[in-house]
This record gives sequence, C-alpha cells and structure tokens, in this order.
Amino acid sequence: MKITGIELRRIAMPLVAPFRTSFGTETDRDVLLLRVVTPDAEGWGECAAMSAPLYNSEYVDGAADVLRRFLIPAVKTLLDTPAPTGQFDIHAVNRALHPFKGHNMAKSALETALLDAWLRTGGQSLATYLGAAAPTVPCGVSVGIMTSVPALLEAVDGYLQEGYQRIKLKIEPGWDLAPVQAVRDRFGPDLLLQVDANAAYTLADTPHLAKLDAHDLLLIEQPFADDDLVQHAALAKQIRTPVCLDESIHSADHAAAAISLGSCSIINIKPGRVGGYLEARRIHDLARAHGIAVWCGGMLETGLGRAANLALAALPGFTLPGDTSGSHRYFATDITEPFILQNGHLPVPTGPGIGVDPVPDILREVTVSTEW
Ligand code: OSB
Ligand code: MG
Repeated sequence: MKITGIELRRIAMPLVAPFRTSFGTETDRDVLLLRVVTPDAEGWGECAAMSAPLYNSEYVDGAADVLRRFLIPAVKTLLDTPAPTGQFDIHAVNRALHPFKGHNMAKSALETALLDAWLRTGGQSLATYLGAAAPTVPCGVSVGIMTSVPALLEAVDGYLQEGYQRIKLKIEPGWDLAPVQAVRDRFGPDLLLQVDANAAYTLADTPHLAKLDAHDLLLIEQPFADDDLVQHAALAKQIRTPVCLDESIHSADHAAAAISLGSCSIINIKPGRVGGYLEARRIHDLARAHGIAVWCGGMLETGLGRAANLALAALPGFTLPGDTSGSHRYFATDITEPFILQNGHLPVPTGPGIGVDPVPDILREVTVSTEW
C-alpha cells in the first residue's frame, strides 16, 4: 500500500453536558484524528487520549508529538522497505510500533488509520476482518458524578427512556453507596447496574466497597490504581461483586497476568488503551479461552472511533453491554452521521473499513488545526 501522506487533525467537540469522573471534569472533547491518504482510499484513526494525563499517562499533545517524531517515521521506514510478498501487512505495522514503550493511544490511532485505508482498498469491513458475530450490539451508558442524587436519578431515567440496556455509575469516595442505593431503589432489581471508580480507592477501603455487594452490581470497574494487580486480587477474594479492570490492562500480557493472579473476572477492552484493534482482539481471544467476560469501553469517541469500537464489540466474547453509547449521549452534532440507538442497540457498520466517513462541512467547523 502506497501512502501519499498522513494528516494530523485536531478537533474541538463540545460535550452535551459536563462529564465528571473521579479524575476530573470534561466539558469539551479535544480530539486528535489521523487521516492516512493512499491513491485508492483514505483511512481514519481517532486517538483516545484526553487533554491531560489523568485517566492514563497519555495526553493529546504528547500523542501528536510521539506520532510525529517516532511512530509515523517508523511506519514510513517499514513501508519504504518492500515486503517479500509485496503485500501490505498490518501485523508488520503492529510489530514496527512495538519497540516504542507505551503511547498505546497514539499507536492505536496510527494502526487503525492504516488498517482502515487497507481494508477500504480491499472492500472489507473492519467487523468482518476482526471476526464479528453480530449485526448489532446492545448499548450501555456511563453516567458521570452529579451534584445531587435527584439530578442523577433524572439523568438515569432519561437514558433508560432512550433504551440503554445497562447503567454504569461513576463513583468516588463520598459518591458511592448513596447514589447506587438510590438508583437501585428507584429502578428496581432487574436494572443492569455497574460502577466505575477510575482508581479512586485503595485496598484499605475494602470493608466500605464490600457494602456494594448488597446492591447486586454486575461489576465494579477499576477500584484501585492501574498497577495494583495484587491488590485487586486481594479485593476480589473479599467481595462478592465481580472485579473488572480497565486502566490496568495495557496489553494481552497484562490480561494474562491479571487472569492468572485472579485480579479480575471481567475485562473492559478499549482499543486505544491497549495499542489498537489487533491487541484488543488478542485480549478478547485470551479472555474468552479463560471464561473471562469482556465488554467494549469508550473514551468519549466521535463517530469515527465509535464505528470501529462497534466492530470490535460485535465479537463473540463481548457478552456484556459496552459503553458504546449513541452519538447524542456525547455531542449535539457528531462529525459522522450520528449513531442512534434502536431498541437499545447500535448497528455494526458494514461498509469497507470502519464503514463511516466524516461529514466534510462539520469536520471543517470543528477543526482547530491540521498538519500534513
Ligand atoms: O473509565 O471508562 C472510563 C470516559 C473517559 C475516560 C475513561 C472512561 C470513560 C467512560 C465513558 O466511562 C465511556 C464512553 O462513554 O465513551
Ligand atoms: Mg473505566
């Protein structure tokens, strides 16, 4: 595959409402997009990094920098060296990026843009390429920390009216038992309910977290710090609520370690966090073989990242509803045709590559800068 060039594009997307987690409040999504141009097709990759390194160590300016200095040049070197078969090999791209430590979200954006361009050239959808098994996926929604319990109940009620199949509440010390109890009391025992702490607790909070057991949660996501695999294993032995890891799982190797240690019984897979869709599929395969459920997380993606996540979420091991919400959960105007829930599900795109394109006029309006 001949690459004509790669564009880094920064866009600013106002969120429909502030999104508060234990690590901060987001009001605008500052997104880095990659566009790979070839004579036959264009490929898109959305970088999951946020403006500040609070969820993980990556941040948008850092991702742009490492792409410019190291990752894009490494791919250029690879593609300038003809493969023995003469064929483009996405796994060779994956291997060429591997020596650079970390920067998984930057790697994922680049690999995805190349994968998209290559799949579009061959006319195959990302979903088919990855091994998707379903035409639609059930959707959950992640509900931020609110200023009051009544405000939370109103927000949850609105999402349930829209058809969301499960509710995830963001929690932190001081906003945990009371909101969970209120949501359970109001919406009943059948509501699929889970919580996400984004690493806000420590092992010393175990007696407090054990009180969540009374509320029959699907899972508690990432209660402790990302490198606390041993502590998560200790917690998992002491509470009934299943432990799910997000920030801790950077790769299939981490997933294997977490499974061996008993640190989790469920994994949230985010392609950005693990360096791309190839690694995401490896984690899916590993988890499935071990009877560990997985679901697809999100990073407040635009329609471009959402389309690719839906393809992944259609794999057979994704047995729990993900954070693949509809476009209007995030943005009044998405940069693609909006994804709209139907009966609590989103359709898996079927077109070549990620299956969606940005709407040119909208993309232009939200663009802050471009670099070729
Ligand atoms: O921990 O899953 C998380 C959003 C940004 C960063 C981290 C997380 C989240 C979410 C929302 O929970 C996921 C989404 O709806 O895209
Ligand atoms: Mg999370």
